[in-house]
This record gives sequence, structure tokens and C-alpha cells, in this order.
Amino acid sequence: MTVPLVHAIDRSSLTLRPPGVGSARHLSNLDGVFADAVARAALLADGDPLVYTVEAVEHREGSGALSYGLGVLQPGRVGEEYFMTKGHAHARREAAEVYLGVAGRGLMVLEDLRDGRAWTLPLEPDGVVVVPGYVAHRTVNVGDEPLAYLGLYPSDAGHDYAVIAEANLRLVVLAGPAGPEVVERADLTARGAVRRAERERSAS
Ligand code: PAN
Ligand code: ZN
Repeated sequence: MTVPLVHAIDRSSLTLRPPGVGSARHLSNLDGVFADAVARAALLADGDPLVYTVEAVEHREGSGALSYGLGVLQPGRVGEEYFMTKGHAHARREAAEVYLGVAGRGLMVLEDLRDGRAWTLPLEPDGVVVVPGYVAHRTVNVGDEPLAYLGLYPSDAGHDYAVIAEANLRLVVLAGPAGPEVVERADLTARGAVRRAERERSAS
């Protein structure tokens, strides 16, 4: 079947017309992504929420082909962390990607696999973000509405989830009292201990 060369983004339903090939990830499909295992288990027991969907349009004609996916990431939190994607680097490491923000308020968490440099960038409607090659990436919904974006990538980029599965990405985005806070994963344990001590003090 030939893949259509024209699609429209329907901004009210956040879907493609005609539809792409859909996939969905629920919280149960995101193992080892969120730091707070207790909060995750509670949400799973309560019904395993849908975290995001991707509608992909993949063109496969030759080595220069481009593909794209419309990602829709729901608002929500697991403990202090906002809902986010699993995250990956491209199997063909040098393959870059362009993200176009469509709706909602997001952050991209990025990490260069060559030198470990890590940073975040805003992902907002009509904003264009470049993810260079060799950079692992995930999106985080830091708003109250669905976050939608189009990711455009070489068709032979491939998704490598395993490369970040063990250590996860270095930067973590938490919902702080004044909005998103970006912290180092290595500082999470200490931070959790301080929070617990504060809770125990105020409870006693
Ligand atoms: C995006 C992602 C999309 C879902 O289209 O695939 O945001 O994230 P995960 O693939 O990490 O589950 C992309 O970056 N494609 O290359
Ligand atoms: Zn990608």
C-alpha cells in the first residue's frame, strides 16, 4: 500500500488526516522510566493510564527517505515527575531529528551519548527543535493539556531504547511549587530523603 504524500494535522483532535499508523504506550509499558516506583505502582493498581500515542507516517523508498510521527503526550504525573516518553537514541546514531511543537507545553530532555552532556529545551506550539545525531531524547509534558508534536526523522534512523534503559537519562524534570524543575538523577535520592524527613517532622 502506498503511503500518502500529504497529511493534515487536525489541531482539534490532535490526529493526522488521513490517519497514520497508531501506537500507544500505557504506564505499564514504561518500566524503569519513572523514578518513583511506589507512585507508579499506585497508578497501575488504579487502572494503568494511557501516557502517549504516536501516529507514524513512514516512507521507505530509498536511503534518503524521511518519516514522521505525531506524538500526543497526556498531562499527568507519576509522583513528582511529569508524564514523559520512554526516550531513545537513534539506532543509526548520526541520524538527527526535527521536532515541531503543535499543542501544549513541553520540554525535551536531551543527552549526547558521546560526552554525556545533558540539557533541556522548550517544546511549544510552532517551535522547532533540532535533535542532533548521537543525542538521546525524550519529551515531557509540563502543562495541563495534551502535548502534541511532530517528529521528523530519516526513515532508517531506528529506535534504540536499550541504550538508555539501564542508567536512564541524566536529567529529571520534576513538578515543583513554581513549575518544572530540572534536576540531576544523581541528586534524586538525597532529595527524596530530605522530603521524607520533612514529611515525618510535620506529621509528628
Ligand atoms: C518520536 C518518538 C515519540 C515517542 O517520534 O518516537 O516521541 O517516544 P519514544 O519513541 O521514546 O517512545 C521520535 O523521536 N522518533 O524518532
Ligand atoms: Zn527520535
